[in-house]
Amino acid sequence: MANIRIPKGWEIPENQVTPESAYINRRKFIRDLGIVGAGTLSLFGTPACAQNRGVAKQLEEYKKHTLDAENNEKYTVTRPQTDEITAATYNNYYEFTSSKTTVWKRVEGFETRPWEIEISGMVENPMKLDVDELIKQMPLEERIYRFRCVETWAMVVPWVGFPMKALIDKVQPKSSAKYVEMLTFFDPDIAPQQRDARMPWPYLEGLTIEEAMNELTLLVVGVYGHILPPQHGAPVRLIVPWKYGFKSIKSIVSIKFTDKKPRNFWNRLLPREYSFEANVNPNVPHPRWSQAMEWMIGSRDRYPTKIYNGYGDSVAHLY
Ligand SMILES: Nc1nc2c(c(=O)[nH]1)N[C@H]1C(S)=C(S)[C@@H](COP(=O)(O)O)O[C@H]1N2
Ligand SMILES: [Mo]
Repeated sequence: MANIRIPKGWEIPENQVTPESAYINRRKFIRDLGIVGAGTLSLFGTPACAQNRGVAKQLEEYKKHTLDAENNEKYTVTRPQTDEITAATYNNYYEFTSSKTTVWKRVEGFETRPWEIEISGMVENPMKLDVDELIKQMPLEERIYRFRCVETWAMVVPWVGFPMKALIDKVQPKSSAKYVEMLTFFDPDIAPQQRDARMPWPYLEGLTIEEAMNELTLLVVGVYGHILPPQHGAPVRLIVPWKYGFKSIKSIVSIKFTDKKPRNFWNRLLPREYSFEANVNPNVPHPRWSQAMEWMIGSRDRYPTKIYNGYGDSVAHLY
């Protein structure tokens, strides 16, 4: 029998590892938001095994919708892959809650199909189409990437998606376009923390055109061989594995080509702590903690952080 690992991610006290929500705690956001506090209480202390059973049951529905995508062997890692349930139980999705281990529960009423995406701005061929229409037109593949949150947790996940470059080739940016700006949906009836006007909703992220065209930049529509469950940012999200996780925006509704540098969500909220570039770098500490080490969710494994999260061969020339 294989080694059975007991996921340990959620056993680490949040105040040791959660920069983004540490800020929110400090400002008493959580206490102010009755909803979040109650949610945290009701699931706090739920044994990990019961939680795992809940997530496993939730994932059954998504596993029915497999994606036909071959693994691209060019993108492999030497670390063990993160267990699927662990990855689906420890999430950041601030629209729903600041409490990572309850995101999966909070997103249960979030319908992610049908889903329209608009591609606009400085392009020759703007378009507005359904996500499944887009998926049909794009070359899907599976890639196993390392993923590193700015809060020092990390994972290894098999994403299914297509290079953003394939979409860019289709819409043909004008030469005046310098940046790509992406937006998450806005619907406070579904995502309660969007009622908190102190946060600059909707969630926004951006890349330079060169970053967006890089071979590593993926628009992701699946994980572990099937469509994304909502906690991972269904139905389509960005993955830029050499940058801190907050760059990898979830549940995208708009992709706009522009000549203005976008002000991303976390940079607007805390400009001294979160930059636009946000490349993984062990030598640049966060103002409130070191970035020298990272820990793999669902395990006790710790590793030294790699510059560009280990993807320097593909991206170092950009900087
Ligand atoms: N719209 C949106 N996208 C988001 C976030 C978020 O709160 N809202 N959190 C970011 C952060 S901080 C991380 S670490 C990753 C987490 O992705 P995962 O939950 O699939 O592991 O999503 C990123 N994308
Ligand atoms: Mo993150």
